[in-house]
Amino acid sequence: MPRILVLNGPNLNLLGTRQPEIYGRETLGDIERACAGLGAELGLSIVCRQSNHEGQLIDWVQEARGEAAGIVVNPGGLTHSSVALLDALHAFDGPVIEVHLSQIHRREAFRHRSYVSLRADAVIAGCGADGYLFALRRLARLLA
Ligand code: DHK
Repeated sequence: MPRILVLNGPNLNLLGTRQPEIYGRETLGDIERACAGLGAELGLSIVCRQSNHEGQLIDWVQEARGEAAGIVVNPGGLTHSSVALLDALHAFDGPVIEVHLSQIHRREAFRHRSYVSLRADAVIAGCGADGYLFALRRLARLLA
């Protein structure tokens, strides 16, 4: 089964309690369980990781080279600042889908720019936790 890395960045461990009016009431655990469930249906093996540390996220992206077929990434605030995460994703060959729970383009101007979008094959924003599931469906199609 193709392996998919579902990567979440800073503060996403607080989902469910962190500004729920923006990020929703589902916890990261809820999202990861839903991803695993849909992955099983789609014939994808799902590996979920979350870190508040940029270097750890970069290490996981590097490890995904040759290991994972695709990546779903919500880089949290690093979306708008991390050239290093962008560079790591550029070194990964498979499809990359960027997910944001919130509709970042309706928020503060600094959230409108995403470094990761320069690499992402698709970007999903404003669909809440469903965005991760849409991303997995898209990856399943791209990898078929
Ligand atoms: C999550 C964050 O933590 C923010 O820093 C981003 C993103 C948006 C989201 O909507 O999932 O700006």
